[in-house]
Amino acid sequence: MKTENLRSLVNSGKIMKVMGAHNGLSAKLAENAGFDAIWASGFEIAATYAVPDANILTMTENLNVAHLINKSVSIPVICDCDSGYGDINNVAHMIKEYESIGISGVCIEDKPFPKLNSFLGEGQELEDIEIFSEKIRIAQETKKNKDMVVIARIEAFIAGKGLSEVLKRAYAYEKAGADALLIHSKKKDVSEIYDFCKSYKGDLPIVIVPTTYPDVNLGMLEKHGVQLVIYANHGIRSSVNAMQETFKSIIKDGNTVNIENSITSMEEIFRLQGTKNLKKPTYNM
Ligand code: SPV
Ligand code: MG
Repeated sequence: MKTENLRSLVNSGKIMKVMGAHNGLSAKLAENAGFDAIWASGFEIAATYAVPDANILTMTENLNVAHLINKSVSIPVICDCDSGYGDINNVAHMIKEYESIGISGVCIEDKPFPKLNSFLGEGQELEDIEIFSEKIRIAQETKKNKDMVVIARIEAFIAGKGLSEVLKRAYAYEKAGADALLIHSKKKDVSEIYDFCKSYKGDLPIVIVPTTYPDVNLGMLEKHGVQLVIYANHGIRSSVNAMQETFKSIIKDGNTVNIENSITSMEEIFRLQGTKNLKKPTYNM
């Protein structure tokens, strides 16, 4: 059902807001806030393991977190699957595994394995167009549920290439069967994205990740034909900030008096955990 929902949202023509998550609780908070779907972020998941976003974690480690996330929410989950964890055989295996735990969408990017987070360093290496197109074809061939969404992520702007390279890849991945195109940019403004939107004459929904251009206006994005906006990392960035402040204050004061009013109450955490659903054991009555 979630997968059918994602498919119809992606094709609805109405802009979708998607929030990054790294565990069950962060996904639930995003659902409660009103997001349409969850992005199981490779960056966030790697950060929770305190390791770089560079394919240090295995597919299975990411899959286990995705499973946790998917069980915690009733909105669809789109998984960031980096560059597919290897070659076409890894992609086929990955699709089977993610589909088996009920994931509604996957995203693979056109960089070789192992990948590096898009905001690290200049001149990142791109995967060959034919090799990546084959990954998209295999992903589509492997899935059993036709509604599962396979997003092809284009890293050409990230690698310092121009619009023509991005367009070439967009048409190639569309021909290979992609369901949507994630156009990634690390520019400080939305210009690369709008350039792409104006020039792209294909039919696929456009997905963006506005990390470095935070002032984008949803109405304008919608007018330019953007379909999905992924806020990929704001959950973990806000929680790290909050934890650092709290921990500093406790070390400084030697007690927790000054932070009691700014931290979440135990009652709220109990609520989020669904504690009220605990069954009362009859043997204690
Ligand atoms: C992620 O959230 O892991 C992403 C988006 O892939 S980015 O960090 O912008 O590459
Ligand atoms: Mg990622």
